Amino acid sequence: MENNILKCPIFYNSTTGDLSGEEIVQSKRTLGEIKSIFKDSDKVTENDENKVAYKVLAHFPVEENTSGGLFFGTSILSPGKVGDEYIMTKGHFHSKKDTGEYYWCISGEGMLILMDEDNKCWAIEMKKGAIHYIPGKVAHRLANTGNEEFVVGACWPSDAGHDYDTIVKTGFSKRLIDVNGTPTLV
Ligand code: PAN
Ligand code: ZN
Repeated sequence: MENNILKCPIFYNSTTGDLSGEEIVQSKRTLGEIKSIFKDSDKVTENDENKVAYKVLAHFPVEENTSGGLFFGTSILSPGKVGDEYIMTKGHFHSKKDTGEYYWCISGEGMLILMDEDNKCWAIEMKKGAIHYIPGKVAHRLANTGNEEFVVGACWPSDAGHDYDTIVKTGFSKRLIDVNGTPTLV
């Protein structure tokens, strides 16, 4: 440090959503890993198993579960379908129930699928520039309905945690499927 002026440690490309810098963590989920979330999981062929369904680039400036901190990430969903169901994220409630999250669409097109604790399920269209506030106690999942990558930014509290188990057990009460070329929640 010279004269108390620091170099910027992380860079965010607002066009591509790319995050770079030493502290960026990258994770990915293959279709094989998440196939059980799809209605027609048997349609994931051996060939498709290793295909990347989505990647997440994230910055975790504090330890998970620290109260008062924030996490920041970019999710990049591949285009495609399993049967007639669009490629989507696993989806989760936050473990700390009253924690919200911001999602914003950087590129591509898709849907934010939401479900409250009474299993009421709805979806919101996402296109470039759209920002969505997800309130606490609402499960959230992204689905790519376009032909390109669907790239979504997110910012959430560092003590939110991820409850995937509830979704594994009960699923979302609706699925987003392609009905004659139109994304439809059924
Ligand atoms: C996002 C999600 C990301 C991947 O950063 O974690 O889109 O989805 P799954 O975690 O459901 O696999 C977020 O909602 N964080 O809280
Ligand atoms: Zn979340």
